[in-house]
Amino acid sequence: MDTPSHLFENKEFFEEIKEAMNKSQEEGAAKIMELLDQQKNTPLNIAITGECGSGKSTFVNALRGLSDDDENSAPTGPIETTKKATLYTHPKYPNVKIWDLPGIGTTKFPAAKYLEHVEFQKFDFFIIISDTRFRENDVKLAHEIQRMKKKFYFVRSKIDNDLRREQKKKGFNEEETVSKIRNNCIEGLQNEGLESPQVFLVSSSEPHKYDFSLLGETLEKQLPAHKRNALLLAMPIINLEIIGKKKKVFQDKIKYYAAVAVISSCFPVLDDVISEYQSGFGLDCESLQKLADRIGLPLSDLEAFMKSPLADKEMVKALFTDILSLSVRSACATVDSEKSNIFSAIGLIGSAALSCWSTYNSINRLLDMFVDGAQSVFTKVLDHVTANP
Ligand SMILES: Nc1nc2c(ncn2[C@@H]2O[C@H](COP(=O)(O)OP(=O)(O)OP(=O)(O)O)[C@@H](O)[C@H]2O)c(=O)[nH]1
Ligand SMILES: [Mg+2]
Repeated sequence: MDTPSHLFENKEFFEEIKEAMNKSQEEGAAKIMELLDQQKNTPLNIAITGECGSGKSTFVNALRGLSDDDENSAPTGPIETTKKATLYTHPKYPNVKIWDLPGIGTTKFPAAKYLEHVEFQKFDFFIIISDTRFRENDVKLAHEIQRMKKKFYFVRSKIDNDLRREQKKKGFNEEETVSKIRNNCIEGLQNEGLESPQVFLVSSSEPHKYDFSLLGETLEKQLPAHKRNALLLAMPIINLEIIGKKKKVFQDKIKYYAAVAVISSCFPVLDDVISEYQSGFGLDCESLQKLADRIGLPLSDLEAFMKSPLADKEMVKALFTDILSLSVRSACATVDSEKSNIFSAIGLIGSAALSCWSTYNSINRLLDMFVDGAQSVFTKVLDHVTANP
Protein backbone atom coordinates (compact mmCIF):
# COMPACT_ATOMS: atom_id res chain seq x y z
CA MET A 1 0.00 0.00 0.00
CA ASP A 2 1.20 3.50 -0.76
CA THR A 3 1.79 5.08 2.64
CA PRO A 4 1.28 8.82 2.60
CA SER A 5 3.58 9.32 5.58
CA HIS A 6 4.07 12.91 4.44
CA LEU A 7 0.64 13.54 5.92
CA PHE A 8 2.21 12.89 9.27
CA GLU A 9 4.52 15.77 10.20
CA ASN A 10 6.61 13.36 12.20
CA LYS A 11 7.73 10.25 10.33
CA GLU A 12 8.91 8.43 13.41
CA PHE A 13 5.54 9.08 15.00
CA PHE A 14 3.86 7.56 11.95
CA GLU A 15 6.09 4.49 11.89
CA GLU A 16 5.55 3.80 15.58
CA ILE A 17 1.78 4.02 15.20
CA LYS A 18 1.80 1.78 12.15
CA GLU A 19 3.90 -0.82 13.91
CA ALA A 20 1.53 -0.87 16.89
CA MET A 21 -1.50 -1.00 14.59
CA ASN A 22 -0.02 -4.04 12.89
CA LYS A 23 -0.26 -5.86 16.21
CA SER A 24 -3.79 -4.72 16.98
CA GLN A 25 -5.95 -1.63 16.66
CA GLU A 26 -6.13 -1.35 20.44
CA GLU A 27 -2.34 -1.25 20.63
CA GLY A 28 -2.41 1.34 17.89
CA ALA A 29 -4.82 3.51 19.85
CA ALA A 30 -2.73 3.13 23.00
CA LYS A 31 0.41 4.09 21.07
CA ILE A 32 -1.28 7.18 19.63
CA MET A 33 -2.31 8.30 23.11
CA GLU A 34 1.17 7.62 24.45
CA LEU A 35 2.77 9.70 21.70
CA LEU A 36 0.28 12.55 22.13
CA ASP A 37 0.97 12.54 25.87
CA GLN A 38 4.68 12.66 25.23
CA GLN A 39 4.18 15.65 22.98
CA LYS A 40 1.99 17.36 25.55
CA ASN A 41 4.64 16.91 28.21
CA THR A 42 7.57 18.28 26.22
CA PRO A 43 9.37 20.46 28.77
CA LEU A 44 10.11 24.09 28.00
CA ASN A 45 12.16 26.01 30.55
CA ILE A 46 12.43 29.75 30.14
CA ALA A 47 14.81 31.85 32.24
CA ILE A 48 13.97 35.48 32.93
CA THR A 49 16.80 37.52 34.36
CA GLY A 50 17.83 41.16 34.69
CA GLU A 51 18.66 43.77 37.26
CA CYS A 52 16.64 44.70 40.31
CA GLY A 53 13.27 46.24 39.48
CA SER A 54 13.71 45.85 35.72
CA GLY A 55 10.30 44.20 35.37
CA LYS A 56 11.19 40.48 35.44
CA SER A 57 8.29 39.30 37.58
CA THR A 58 5.79 41.44 35.66
CA PHE A 59 7.08 39.94 32.43
CA VAL A 60 6.78 36.42 33.90
CA ASN A 61 3.13 37.19 34.62
CA ALA A 62 2.52 38.60 31.14
CA LEU A 63 4.01 35.47 29.57
CA ARG A 64 1.71 33.34 31.68
CA GLY A 65 -1.26 35.46 30.64
CA LEU A 66 -1.76 36.67 34.22
CA SER A 67 -2.22 40.09 35.77
CA ASP A 68 -0.06 41.03 38.72
CA ASP A 69 -2.97 40.63 41.12
CA ASP A 70 -4.10 37.23 39.83
CA GLU A 71 -3.84 34.26 42.14
CA ASN A 72 -0.46 32.50 41.76
CA SER A 73 1.05 35.41 39.90
CA ALA A 74 4.66 36.37 40.62
CA PRO A 75 4.82 39.12 43.25
CA THR A 76 5.79 42.42 41.68
CA GLY A 77 6.39 45.98 42.80
CA PRO A 78 9.13 48.24 43.97
CA ILE A 79 9.95 46.20 47.07
CA GLU A 80 9.09 42.67 45.89
CA THR A 81 12.66 41.75 45.05
CA THR A 82 13.28 38.39 43.41
CA LYS A 83 16.00 37.04 45.71
CA LYS A 84 16.16 33.46 44.59
CA ALA A 85 15.27 31.56 41.46
CA THR A 86 11.52 31.00 41.60
CA LEU A 87 9.65 28.63 39.36
CA TYR A 88 6.32 29.70 37.87
CA THR A 89 4.56 26.94 36.06
CA HIS A 90 2.28 27.99 33.24
CA PRO A 91 -1.29 27.88 34.63
CA LYS A 92 -2.60 25.84 31.68
CA TYR A 93 0.53 24.04 30.46
CA PRO A 94 2.52 22.63 33.38
CA ASN A 95 5.25 21.47 30.98
CA VAL A 96 6.08 25.14 30.40
CA LYS A 97 8.16 26.45 33.26
CA ILE A 98 9.13 30.07 33.60
CA TRP A 99 11.94 30.85 36.02
CA ASP A 100 12.10 34.26 37.65
CA LEU A 101 15.80 34.62 38.39
CA PRO A 102 17.43 37.18 40.67
CA GLY A 103 19.47 39.74 38.78
CA ILE A 104 23.14 38.91 38.51
CA GLY A 105 23.90 42.16 40.36
CA THR A 106 21.95 41.05 43.43
CA THR A 107 23.89 37.78 43.73
CA LYS A 108 27.40 39.29 43.48
CA PHE A 109 28.43 36.23 41.46
CA PRO A 110 30.56 36.67 38.35
CA ALA A 111 28.62 35.66 35.19
CA ALA A 112 30.01 32.11 34.96
CA LYS A 113 29.32 31.37 38.61
CA TYR A 114 25.84 32.90 38.32
CA LEU A 115 24.93 30.59 35.45
CA GLU A 116 26.23 27.60 37.35
CA HIS A 117 24.25 28.71 40.40
CA VAL A 118 20.97 28.92 38.45
CA GLU A 119 21.69 25.58 36.72
CA PHE A 120 21.79 27.06 33.25
CA GLN A 121 21.75 23.67 31.50
CA LYS A 122 18.05 23.21 32.13
CA PHE A 123 16.99 26.38 30.28
CA ASP A 124 15.93 26.42 26.66
CA PHE A 125 16.71 30.12 26.45
CA PHE A 126 17.29 33.22 28.55
CA ILE A 127 15.50 36.53 28.45
CA ILE A 128 17.59 39.39 29.79
CA ILE A 129 15.41 42.32 30.84
CA SER A 130 16.36 45.93 31.41
CA ASP A 131 14.21 49.03 31.86
CA THR A 132 17.07 51.26 30.71
CA ARG A 133 20.14 50.78 28.50
CA PHE A 134 21.62 47.37 29.08
CA ARG A 135 24.37 47.42 31.68
CA GLU A 136 27.76 45.79 32.00
CA ASN A 137 26.30 42.90 33.98
CA ASP A 138 23.70 42.15 31.30
CA VAL A 139 26.39 42.03 28.66
CA LYS A 140 28.75 39.88 30.69
CA LEU A 141 25.90 37.48 31.27
CA ALA A 142 25.01 37.40 27.56
CA HIS A 143 28.61 36.60 26.65
CA GLU A 144 28.69 33.78 29.16
CA ILE A 145 25.33 32.37 27.99
CA GLN A 146 26.71 32.43 24.46
CA ARG A 147 29.82 30.60 25.62
CA MET A 148 27.57 27.93 27.15
CA LYS A 149 25.92 27.55 23.72
CA LYS A 150 22.56 28.72 24.96
CA LYS A 151 20.35 31.37 23.43
CA PHE A 152 19.43 34.73 24.92
CA TYR A 153 17.15 37.60 23.96
CA PHE A 154 17.23 41.17 25.22
CA VAL A 155 13.98 42.70 26.34
CA ARG A 156 13.81 46.43 27.00
CA SER A 157 10.85 46.70 29.37
CA LYS A 158 8.35 49.38 30.45
CA ILE A 159 8.18 51.00 27.02
CA ASP A 160 4.76 52.40 27.92
CA ASN A 161 6.43 54.49 30.63
CA ASP A 162 8.98 55.89 28.18
CA LEU A 163 6.33 56.75 25.66
CA ARG A 164 4.12 58.39 28.24
CA ARG A 165 7.04 60.58 29.33
CA GLU A 166 8.05 61.47 25.79
CA GLN A 167 4.47 62.17 24.75
CA LYS A 168 4.56 65.34 26.80
CA LYS A 169 7.34 66.74 24.61
CA LYS A 170 6.71 68.85 21.55
CA GLY A 171 6.75 67.09 18.18
CA PHE A 172 6.35 63.63 19.75
CA ASN A 173 6.29 60.76 17.28
CA GLU A 174 5.76 57.28 18.70
CA GLU A 175 7.52 55.42 15.93
CA GLU A 176 10.57 57.65 16.08
CA THR A 177 10.76 57.38 19.84
CA VAL A 178 10.47 53.59 19.75
CA SER A 179 13.14 53.34 17.10
CA LYS A 180 15.43 55.73 19.05
CA ILE A 181 15.14 53.57 22.17
CA ARG A 182 15.81 50.43 20.14
CA ASN A 183 18.86 51.86 18.43
CA ASN A 184 20.19 53.21 21.67
CA CYS A 185 19.96 49.75 23.26
CA ILE A 186 21.53 48.05 20.26
CA GLU A 187 24.41 50.54 20.06
CA GLY A 188 25.08 50.12 23.76
CA LEU A 189 25.27 46.35 23.39
CA GLN A 190 27.47 46.61 20.31
CA ASN A 191 29.83 48.91 22.14
CA GLU A 192 30.18 46.16 24.71
CA GLY A 193 31.21 43.73 22.01
CA LEU A 194 27.95 41.96 21.16
CA GLU A 195 27.49 41.50 17.43
CA SER A 196 24.08 42.29 15.92
CA PRO A 197 22.06 41.95 19.13
CA GLN A 198 18.30 41.86 18.82
CA VAL A 199 16.36 43.90 21.33
CA PHE A 200 12.61 43.58 21.88
CA LEU A 201 10.75 46.59 23.25
CA VAL A 202 7.98 45.43 25.49
CA SER A 203 5.33 46.66 27.83
CA SER A 204 4.20 43.84 30.06
CA SER A 205 1.05 45.76 30.89
CA GLU A 206 0.17 45.98 27.17
CA PRO A 207 1.55 42.80 25.62
CA HIS A 208 -0.59 43.25 22.50
CA LYS A 209 1.54 46.30 21.62
CA TYR A 210 5.16 46.89 20.59
CA ASP A 211 7.53 43.91 20.21
CA PHE A 212 5.92 41.28 22.40
CA SER A 213 4.52 39.44 19.35
CA LEU A 214 7.80 39.73 17.48
CA LEU A 215 9.59 38.22 20.45
CA GLY A 216 7.13 35.32 20.41
CA GLU A 217 7.63 34.78 16.69
CA THR A 218 11.40 34.90 17.03
CA LEU A 219 11.41 32.40 19.87
CA GLU A 220 9.09 30.16 17.91
CA LYS A 221 11.36 30.19 14.85
CA GLN A 222 14.49 29.56 16.82
CA LEU A 223 13.23 26.77 19.04
CA PRO A 224 13.70 23.18 17.95
CA ALA A 225 10.54 21.82 16.28
CA HIS A 226 9.50 19.61 19.20
CA LYS A 227 9.52 22.58 21.61
CA ARG A 228 7.72 24.97 19.28
CA ASN A 229 4.23 23.69 20.01
CA ALA A 230 4.79 23.96 23.74
CA LEU A 231 5.62 27.65 23.31
CA LEU A 232 2.77 28.33 20.90
CA LEU A 233 0.14 26.84 23.15
CA ALA A 234 1.48 28.67 26.18
CA MET A 235 1.65 32.08 24.48
CA PRO A 236 -1.04 34.47 25.66
CA ILE A 237 -3.47 35.56 22.96
CA ILE A 238 -2.12 38.97 22.06
CA ASN A 239 -3.13 39.03 18.39
CA LEU A 240 -5.19 37.15 15.82
CA GLU A 241 -2.11 35.42 14.34
CA ILE A 242 -1.51 33.57 17.60
CA ILE A 243 -5.04 32.21 17.43
CA GLY A 244 -4.24 30.90 13.92
CA LYS A 245 -1.01 29.30 15.08
CA LYS A 246 -2.69 27.62 18.02
CA LYS A 247 -5.32 26.34 15.62
CA LYS A 248 -2.60 24.74 13.50
CA VAL A 249 -1.11 22.98 16.53
CA PHE A 250 -4.53 21.58 17.45
CA GLN A 251 -5.36 20.72 13.87
CA ASP A 252 -2.30 18.54 13.49
CA LYS A 253 -3.59 16.31 16.28
CA ILE A 254 -7.11 15.80 14.95
CA LYS A 255 -6.30 12.80 12.79
CA TYR A 256 -4.93 11.00 15.83
CA TYR A 257 -8.00 11.78 17.91
CA ALA A 258 -10.25 10.61 15.07
CA ALA A 259 -8.37 7.31 14.81
CA VAL A 260 -8.54 6.70 18.56
CA ALA A 261 -12.25 7.58 18.61
CA VAL A 262 -13.08 5.09 15.86
CA ILE A 263 -10.91 2.28 17.21
CA SER A 264 -12.44 2.69 20.67
CA SER A 265 -15.98 2.89 19.18
CA CYS A 266 -16.56 5.92 21.37
CA PHE A 267 -14.69 9.11 21.92
CA PRO A 268 -12.76 8.56 25.14
CA VAL A 269 -10.85 11.79 24.77
CA LEU A 270 -13.70 14.12 23.77
CA ASP A 271 -13.69 15.68 27.24
CA ASP A 272 -9.96 16.29 26.99
CA VAL A 273 -10.20 17.72 23.50
CA ILE A 274 -12.89 20.19 24.58
CA SER A 275 -10.85 21.22 27.64
CA GLU A 276 -7.81 21.58 25.43
CA TYR A 277 -9.63 23.94 23.08
CA GLN A 278 -11.31 25.85 25.88
CA SER A 279 -8.09 26.57 27.72
CA GLY A 280 -5.98 26.91 24.58
CA PHE A 281 -8.16 29.76 23.37
CA GLY A 282 -8.93 31.18 26.81
CA LEU A 283 -12.60 30.28 26.48
CA ASP A 284 -12.97 28.23 29.66
CA CYS A 285 -15.14 29.76 32.40
CA GLU A 286 -12.19 30.70 34.58
CA SER A 287 -10.27 32.49 31.81
CA LEU A 288 -13.35 34.30 30.57
CA GLN A 289 -14.22 35.42 34.10
CA LYS A 290 -10.69 36.72 34.64
CA LEU A 291 -10.77 38.57 31.35
CA ALA A 292 -14.19 40.03 32.19
CA ASP A 293 -12.90 41.23 35.59
CA ARG A 294 -9.79 42.70 34.03
CA ILE A 295 -11.61 44.81 31.49
CA GLY A 296 -14.61 45.57 33.67
CA LEU A 297 -17.33 43.89 31.63
CA PRO A 298 -19.88 41.35 32.88
CA LEU A 299 -19.05 37.75 31.94
CA SER A 300 -22.35 37.50 30.09
CA ASP A 301 -21.16 40.24 27.69
CA LEU A 302 -18.05 38.24 26.81
CA GLU A 303 -20.10 35.08 26.34
CA ALA A 304 -22.45 36.95 24.07
CA PHE A 305 -19.52 37.73 21.74
CA MET A 306 -19.40 34.03 20.80
CA LYS A 307 -21.87 32.38 18.45
CA SER A 308 -21.99 29.20 20.56
CA PRO A 309 -21.76 28.66 24.33
CA LEU A 310 -18.19 27.34 24.18
CA ALA A 311 -17.37 27.66 27.88
CA ASP A 312 -20.06 25.12 28.82
CA LYS A 313 -18.61 21.66 28.31
CA GLU A 314 -21.92 19.80 28.33
CA MET A 315 -23.34 22.11 25.69
CA VAL A 316 -20.22 21.74 23.57
CA LYS A 317 -20.52 17.96 23.83
CA ALA A 318 -24.14 18.10 22.67
CA LEU A 319 -23.11 20.36 19.82
CA PHE A 320 -20.37 17.95 18.81
CA THR A 321 -22.78 15.03 18.79
CA ASP A 322 -25.01 16.94 16.37
CA ILE A 323 -22.08 17.84 14.13
CA LEU A 324 -20.88 14.24 14.13
CA SER A 325 -24.23 12.75 13.21
CA LEU A 326 -24.60 15.21 10.37
CA SER A 327 -21.10 14.45 9.20
CA VAL A 328 -21.68 10.68 9.26
CA ARG A 329 -24.70 11.15 7.00
CA SER A 330 -22.78 13.21 4.49
CA ALA A 331 -19.45 11.39 4.73
CA CYS A 332 -19.87 9.20 1.66
CA ALA A 333 -20.50 12.21 -0.52
CA THR A 334 -17.54 14.24 0.64
CA VAL A 335 -14.64 11.89 1.24
CA ASP A 336 -11.38 13.56 0.37
CA SER A 337 -9.25 10.68 -0.82
CA GLU A 338 -5.92 12.15 0.18
CA LYS A 339 -7.08 12.94 3.70
CA SER A 340 -8.84 9.62 4.17
CA ASN A 341 -5.60 7.97 3.09
CA ILE A 342 -4.21 9.17 6.38
CA PHE A 343 -6.30 6.51 8.01
CA SER A 344 -5.76 3.71 5.54
CA ALA A 345 -2.02 4.35 5.87
CA ILE A 346 -2.13 3.26 9.48
CA GLY A 347 -4.36 0.31 8.73
CA LEU A 348 -7.88 1.68 9.13
CA ILE A 349 -9.67 0.78 5.93
CA GLY A 350 -13.21 0.51 4.54
CA SER A 351 -15.94 1.63 6.89
CA ALA A 352 -13.42 2.35 9.65
CA ALA A 353 -11.62 4.84 7.38
CA LEU A 354 -14.95 6.42 6.49
CA SER A 355 -15.89 6.69 10.12
CA CYS A 356 -12.52 8.27 10.88
CA TRP A 357 -13.09 10.72 8.10
CA SER A 358 -16.45 11.83 9.58
CA THR A 359 -14.97 12.14 13.05
CA TYR A 360 -11.99 14.01 11.65
CA ASN A 361 -14.27 16.49 9.90
CA SER A 362 -16.43 16.92 12.96
CA ILE A 363 -13.50 17.67 15.25
CA ASN A 364 -12.27 20.15 12.67
CA ARG A 365 -15.67 21.83 12.73
CA LEU A 366 -15.53 21.95 16.51
CA LEU A 367 -12.06 23.49 16.36
CA ASP A 368 -13.30 26.08 13.86
CA MET A 369 -16.03 27.07 16.28
CA PHE A 370 -13.47 27.66 19.00
CA VAL A 371 -11.25 29.63 16.63
CA ASP A 372 -14.20 31.75 15.64
CA GLY A 373 -15.12 32.29 19.31
CA ALA A 374 -11.55 33.23 20.21
CA GLN A 375 -11.31 35.69 17.33
CA SER A 376 -14.62 37.34 18.23
CA VAL A 377 -13.76 37.66 21.90
CA PHE A 378 -10.25 38.99 21.12
CA THR A 379 -11.50 41.56 18.61
CA LYS A 380 -14.36 42.77 20.78
CA VAL A 381 -12.19 42.99 23.89
CA LEU A 382 -9.53 44.93 21.98
CA ASP A 383 -12.22 47.34 20.70
CA HIS A 384 -13.53 47.76 24.23
CA VAL A 385 -10.07 48.36 25.71
CA THR A 386 -9.18 50.84 22.96
CA ALA A 387 -12.44 52.73 23.47
CA ASN A 388 -11.98 52.74 27.26
CA PRO A 389 -8.25 53.18 27.88
N1 LIG B 1 4.43 50.74 33.28
C1 LIG B 1 5.04 49.59 33.40
N2 LIG B 1 5.48 49.21 34.61
C2 LIG B 1 6.11 48.02 34.70
C3 LIG B 1 6.31 47.17 33.59
N3 LIG B 1 6.98 46.07 34.01
C4 LIG B 1 7.17 46.25 35.33
N4 LIG B 1 6.64 47.41 35.77
C5 LIG B 1 6.65 47.95 37.13
O1 LIG B 1 8.00 48.01 37.60
C6 LIG B 1 8.08 47.65 38.97
C7 LIG B 1 9.07 46.49 39.15
O2 LIG B 1 8.54 45.39 38.45
P1 LIG B 1 8.88 43.88 38.85
O3 LIG B 1 8.27 43.02 37.81
O4 LIG B 1 8.52 43.62 40.27
O5 LIG B 1 10.44 43.92 38.68
P2 LIG B 1 11.50 42.77 39.02
O6 LIG B 1 12.57 42.82 38.02
O7 LIG B 1 10.82 41.48 39.23
O8 LIG B 1 12.03 43.36 40.40
P3 LIG B 1 12.94 42.60 41.48
O9 LIG B 1 12.34 41.26 41.70
O10 LIG B 1 12.84 43.52 42.66
O11 LIG B 1 14.31 42.55 40.93
C8 LIG B 1 6.68 47.29 39.39
O12 LIG B 1 6.11 48.38 40.06
C9 LIG B 1 5.95 47.01 38.09
O13 LIG B 1 4.58 47.30 38.14
C10 LIG B 1 5.83 47.60 32.33
O14 LIG B 1 5.98 46.95 31.29
N5 LIG B 1 5.20 48.81 32.29
MG1 LIG C 1 10.76 40.26 40.88
